[in-house]
Amino acid sequence: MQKIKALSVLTILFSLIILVAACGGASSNSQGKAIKSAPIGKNMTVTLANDTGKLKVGEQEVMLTFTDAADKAVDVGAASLNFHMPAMGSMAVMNDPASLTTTSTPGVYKGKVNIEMPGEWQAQISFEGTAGNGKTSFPVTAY
Ligand SMILES: [Cu+2]
Repeated sequence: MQKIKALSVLTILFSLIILVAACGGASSNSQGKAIKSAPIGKNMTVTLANDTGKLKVGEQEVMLTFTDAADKAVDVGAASLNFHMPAMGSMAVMNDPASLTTTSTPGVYKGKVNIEMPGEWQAQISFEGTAGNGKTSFPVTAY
């Protein structure tokens, strides 16, 4: 009888662990909708995402995720994200850097940025850590 009780307690515990793992998986995947992904060297991909999958004008939150070839988040150390727009006619060069902070998931960064105007921006992303460094840039349209 004692054995059966112990077994059921274990079963419940395991079920709980599986539930927690499933929830953890779900929350680490809830990094919003991808705006764009690009290779960033070292066999890694960087993904810019937010709630809507679209960059908008004004203050907003974005997520930056670095993943390896197996789509697993990788801790890259220090990361940076800047939105750059070259000079256009009489309009000067614009740079809207995001302030990035780490999250509980290594390799996933949360950023706040103020996009000043609609149009095509270059998302400039770089990282530097013990595993090395890399950078990329790709166009993103702000609406
Ligand atoms: Cu501009």
